[in-house]
Amino acid sequence: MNGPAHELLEIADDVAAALREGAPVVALESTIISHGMPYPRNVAMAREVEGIVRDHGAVPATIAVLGGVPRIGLDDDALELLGSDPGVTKVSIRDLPYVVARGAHGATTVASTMRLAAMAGIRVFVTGGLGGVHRGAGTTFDESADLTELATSDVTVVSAGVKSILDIGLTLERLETHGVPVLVHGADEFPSFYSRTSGHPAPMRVDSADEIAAIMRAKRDLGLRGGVVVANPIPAEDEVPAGEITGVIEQALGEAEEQGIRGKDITPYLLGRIVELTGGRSLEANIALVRSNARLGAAVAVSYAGRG
Ligand code: PSU
Ligand code: MN
Repeated sequence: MNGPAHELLEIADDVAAALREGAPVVALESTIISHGMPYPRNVAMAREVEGIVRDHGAVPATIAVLGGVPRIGLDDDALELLGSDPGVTKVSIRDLPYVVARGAHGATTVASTMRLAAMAGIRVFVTGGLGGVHRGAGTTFDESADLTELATSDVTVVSAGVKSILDIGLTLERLETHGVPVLVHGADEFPSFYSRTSGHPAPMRVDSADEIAAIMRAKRDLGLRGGVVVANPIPAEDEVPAGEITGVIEQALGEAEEQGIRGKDITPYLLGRIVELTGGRSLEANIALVRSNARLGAAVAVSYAGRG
């Protein structure tokens, strides 16, 4: 799982060269492009984030399945396709064999991006928000495969925490059960994506990229399997106040229920609805936090590679 580059993967030349030299590489997911943000902002965001990673000294590797081939590092045309082609399906772990066997296009979630990154030997991954335990999971059993993957793949995932479309408390409990370190960068409270607060204390606080890289090394040296969650609170100036977003999330959840949206469609439905209901305000916050995560993730990759 965490072994060297796998023969099924197609790794872009710049990414392959960086991995060979032990230079810093940052993985990026593609569900956030295809199913997390509207076109054309999604494509602009994807390109901009790659640029931020580069400007901070690491090589970006956006991950997706194209024509059945898991690709590590994409060109501009591939990003455009992922952002605009409605035929691109959302691919979590269980969907990987299906899209590969069919030669189809797939946008990878946190879970499947982590797995493919680990297969390629990439240790740091930047995204917006993690999946987790859905509200009402006590009866629906709806928990994202992001959680089981965090228990499995040795990849550090930098996000802005967990949106309150999910049950944040139960998500933190599950991460604890799975032995996943949850580090909050520069704050004492776990963030809730649009907001720096969630009402849940930070399981562990860190204040620098070097500290995060040191924890990654200690975990490796201890022989512990699985990922690390780094929750990077949205910059204060980009926050959408919790009071403003709570009602919107409640409304979107109610509509999803009414319309009988289920399974893998729930998260994309809620993300799209929240953008509509906030008149695009949530999208600006989303893009701002991804930028901030890209800066931190690149710094972590640089420090972990010993080039800090
Ligand atoms: N949460 C967000 N933005 C996202 C996602 C989650 O705030 O884009 C996406 C990620 O790709 C995540 C996936 O891995 O949704 C989780 O989907 P599911 O709950 O079906 O596992
Ligand atoms: Mn689910």
